[in-house]
Formats: sequence, C-alpha cells, structure tokens
Amino acid sequence: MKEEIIKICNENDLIKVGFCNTKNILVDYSRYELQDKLGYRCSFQVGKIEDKDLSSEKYSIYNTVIAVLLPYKKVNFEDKDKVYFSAVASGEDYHKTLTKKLQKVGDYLKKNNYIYKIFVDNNPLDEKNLAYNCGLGFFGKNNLLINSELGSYFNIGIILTDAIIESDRIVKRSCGGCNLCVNSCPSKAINENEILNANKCLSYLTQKKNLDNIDTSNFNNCIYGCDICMSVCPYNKKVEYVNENGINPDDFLNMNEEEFNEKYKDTAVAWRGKETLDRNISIYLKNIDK
Ligand code: B12
Ligand code: SF4
Ligand code: SF4
Repeated sequence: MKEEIIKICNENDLIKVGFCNTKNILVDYSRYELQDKLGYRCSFQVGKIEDKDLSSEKYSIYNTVIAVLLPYKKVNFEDKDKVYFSAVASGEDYHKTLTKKLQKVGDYLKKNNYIYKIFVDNNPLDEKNLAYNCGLGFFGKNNLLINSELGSYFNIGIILTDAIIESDRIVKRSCGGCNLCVNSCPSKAINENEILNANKCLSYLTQKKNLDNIDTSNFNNCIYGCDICMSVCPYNKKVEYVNENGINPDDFLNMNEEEFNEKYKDTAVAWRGKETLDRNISIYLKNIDK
C-alpha cells in the first residue's frame, strides 16, 4: 500500500511523501507553551495545544499520518518600484491545489475501505511537526521545516487515515545556525530562544486587518506575506526563481473590486481582499517616500 500511495503522489507532482504512526509522534511541547507564555501567539493560530495532540481521544480512529510537500519557486523582490506577493501566494492557491492532489490518495484509501481526512494549512494541527515526524525535513532557526533537496520553499499537506503503514525515519539534525535569518528579519521576530514572535512577523501583519498601534515602518514591497528569512537561508540557494515581474502599485490601487476578484480569485491572496492589500501598498509608498 505504501508504494501505491507514493506512486499516486509522485504522479501528482508530490515528490516528497512520508509516513508516521499517529500514536508515536515526537513533540516539543515547551515551544508551544513558551510561545503562549511570551505572548508571541497570533490570531491565526487556531485551536488549543490539545487539538494538536494526535494521541488524544479526538484522533483515536487514525493510525497513520501521511505528509506530502508541494514545492514552489522563489520570487525576486528586486525592483523597488514594484510590489509583490510572497512566493507562496504568487501562483494558484495552494490550499486548493494540494487538497485536489491529496484527494487522489483519499480516493485510493476509500476504495480500499479505509477512512481518511485531509488537512492543508487551515487547521489546529502542527503540520511542520507532523512532516518532521514523517522524515521529510529538519527545523531551521527561521522556524520553517527544511528539506535537504527542496530547501523550505514548499507547502505541507497532511492525511490522517486508519490504514496501518510503516513509518519513515526522522531526520535528526539542526540547520547549522548561520543566523542569516535572525539577522535579516526586518522586525526582529525570531528570538534568542528561536521561537517566532508571530505578532511581530510581517507575514502576519501584512495579512492582519487591524493595524492600530502597530509599527509599520518596516513594511516593504512584499504586500502579502514575507519571504526574507527563507530567501537568505543557504538551504534555498538552489531553488529556482519564478517568472514574476511584480505589480505596478498605482495600477493595483486603480483596479476596482470586480477586476481584482476576477484577476486574483484563484490565488491565496484573494481571501484577504483588496482593501488590506491597498492598505499595505499605501504603507509601502509612505515608507519609501521618507
Ligand atoms: C499560524 C501560522 C503562521 C503564523 C504564525 C507562525 C508561527 N510559527 O508561530 C504566521 C502568519 C506568522 C505564519 C507565517 C508564515 N508561514 Co505559516 N502557518 C501557520 C499555521 C497555520 C500554524 C503554525 C503554528 O501555529 N504552529 C504552532 C507553533 C507554536 O509551533 P511551532 O513554532 O511551529 O513549533 C513546533 C514545531 O513546528 C517544532 N519547531 C518549529 N520550529 C522549530 C525550530 C526549531 C529550531 C526546533 C528545534 C523545533 C521547531 O517545535 C514545535 C513543537 O513541536 C501553519 C499550518 C499548520 N496548521 O501547521 C502554517 C505554516 C507553518 N506556514 C507556512 C508558511 C509557508 C509560512 C510563511 C513562509 C508564509 C509567508 N511567506 O509569509 C511564513 C513564515 C514565517 C516563519 N518564519 O515561520 C508553512 C510552512 C512550510 C515550511 N517549509 O515549514 C505551513 C506549514 C503552512 C503549509 N501547510 O504549508 N504562519
Ligand atoms: S538562515 Fe541559517 S540559521 Fe536560519 S534557518 Fe537557514 S541555515 Fe538555519
Ligand atoms: S517572515 Fe519576515 S518578518 Fe517573519 S520572521 Fe521571517 S523575516 Fe521576520
């Protein structure tokens, strides 16, 4: 069954697939607790610590985690007169793409009388940690999962199933700690203890609706998300650039709601709406005018 699932994934461009037992997950709970205690947890972090625990009653019907990685390309933010979306949002919405691809595995499991549930991003599970347990990578100081071949430019998709499948081996190593990510973070969001202050992270702030009392002087020409701590990481040197020339800020501001919805409906930025992106462009224009 394992070989068949890997084959289905590979046929759907999911070149990295891993498996682990739901009852045997290694978790560093102190990281969750510390993030909570320090007030570093942001409003996009849904659910409680218990909701992440696969050994709890809630998840008892599942035996195996299947994790997959969907790679994407880098964006070059070089033209300072243009604005850009983070690389993760520059193509088709990965929530839809990954769900469609994982559905093929789901269909196979169902045909063989197994139950399954698909998770892509919008859920209380710790997907990085599950992919880590499935042997798909190791943690970087930038708080992202790094795969030795893909770097960290990928999205993670998860399937939980009652099928019993042999586990893969965890990759036990550290990133080496060159500190380029820590030193280049514009808002100093990665701390000494390597816990991310999500409330300071530009990825969060550029998506957050209300920015009252927030310092926005470090907003740059990435108007959705932030790729800085990934782009400087040596593990991402070999990741290719996407053919993306950026957006003229005035053209974007002059677009009406209908045009925006038509143009961006299939991308990951659509959920935030034009108003938030317009606001980020205004902040960026103000910052470069200083
Ligand atoms: C909420 C959220 C955010 C929030 C808060 C993130 C945070 N870490 O606090 C914000 C909006 C800031 C954010 C930003 C980004 N995110 Co996000 N996010 C999530 C989400 C929905 C939940 C993450 C979460 O709250 N984890 C709980 C926290 C407390 O745990 P943790 O810090 O991750 O630590 C646990 C483990 O991961 C591990 N661990 C983590 N880091 C490290 C580091 C070391 C050194 C060690 C030892 C262990 C370790 O230990 C902990 C317990 O086991 C996940 C999807 C999901 N459901 O998992 C995506 C997810 C983590 N995000 C993702 C991405 C792509 C991003 C961005 C790159 C997007 C962008 N370009 O703007 C940035 C990167 C910011 C960064 N440097 O981490 C990907 C990660 C892919 C990858 N290669 O790792 C995910 C998995 C979504 C997906 N399905 O693809 N995100
Ligand atoms: S930039 Fe350096 S310290 Fe940061 S994750 Fe990459 S290798 Fe680790
Ligand atoms: S995504 Fe940007 S703001 Fe967030 S930790 Fe990385 S460099 Fe800092």
